Amino acid sequence: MTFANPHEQLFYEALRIRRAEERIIEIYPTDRIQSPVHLSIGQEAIAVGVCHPLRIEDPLFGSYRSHAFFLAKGGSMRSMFAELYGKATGGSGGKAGSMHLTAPEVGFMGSSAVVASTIPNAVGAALAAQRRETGQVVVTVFGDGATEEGVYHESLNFAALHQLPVLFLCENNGLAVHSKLSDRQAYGICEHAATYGITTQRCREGWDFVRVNDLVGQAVEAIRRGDGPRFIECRTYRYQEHVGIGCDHDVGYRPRGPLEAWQANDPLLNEPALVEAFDPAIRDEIDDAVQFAESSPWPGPEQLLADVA
Ligand SMILES: Cc1ncc(C[n+]2csc(CCOP(=O)(O)OP(=O)(O)O)c2C)c(N)n1
Ligand SMILES: [Mg+2]
Repeated sequence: MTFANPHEQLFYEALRIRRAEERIIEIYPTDRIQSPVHLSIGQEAIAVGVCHPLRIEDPLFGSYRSHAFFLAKGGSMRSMFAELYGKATGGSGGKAGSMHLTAPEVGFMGSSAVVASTIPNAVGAALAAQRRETGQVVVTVFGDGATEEGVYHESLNFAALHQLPVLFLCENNGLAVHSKLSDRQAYGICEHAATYGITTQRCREGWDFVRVNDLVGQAVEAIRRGDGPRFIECRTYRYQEHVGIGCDHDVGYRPRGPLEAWQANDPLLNEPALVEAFDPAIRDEIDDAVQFAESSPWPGPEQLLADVA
């Protein structure tokens, strides 16, 4: 696929993620996907804007809501669908599911169901990169809810103290499950992170993959030349329910207005010519991945204790 400009390339990558998650929604009622799913529909621009400026060897650590980052970092569509199906050909051998995707061959180091738990993993990887002088930039992606965990604060402090090559990337969708940010936090996420002496930036237009790409590109350059950690907060909006394939605007904890406002800015919903141009290739790749997952074998009993420490 050739692209006329960066906007088109990022658009393609974001659309690829959205269509993959929409396929998950279609398949899910058949019970062939053996895993709870936390979808990123509405948040894809952040994943593509963050991953595009990275090198393949730059490690990225995700959260349990990581299909988008797995794919944007270069993880294979086949590997992801096979993992969701619980098949032996999945990236984690079919034993881990949606919340524990991994593709270390492209620097997607893993994701975890335990909120904030991959943040210190990333800081440890950044310490190793600094000591070994590998030139890598490590990225840790987490939600606004994760900033309420103690280990998040310990990680920021340690990274600032040792001037580690790590980018903290907060996907602020304003929600932790059903709890609104304004009901939970007395602090501003960026303002608080800055008190550790970390340079912070806020991106309010989290639907704009080019803007995210530019901000992250500048931060990554600064980290790579040895300026220490950086912190970026991207505002975003989750279209689906917290976990599962449904919509939850009728449940009573959030109104529809902000969804409609966000969708009015969403490039994937507002540039039909690009959608039409890119959809066939994306559909072929997803069809192939689903077929691969369906025809793959289950892990056998001999796999039960493999990779179990
Ligand atoms: C240590 C820990 N505490 C609580 C939970 C339950 N839990 C799962 S998701 C979630 C909300 C996290 O919100 P956020 O970090 O903003 O991520 P988002 O789901 O919005 O992407 C909570 C509290 C958990 N999985 N792990
Ligand atoms: Mg959140």
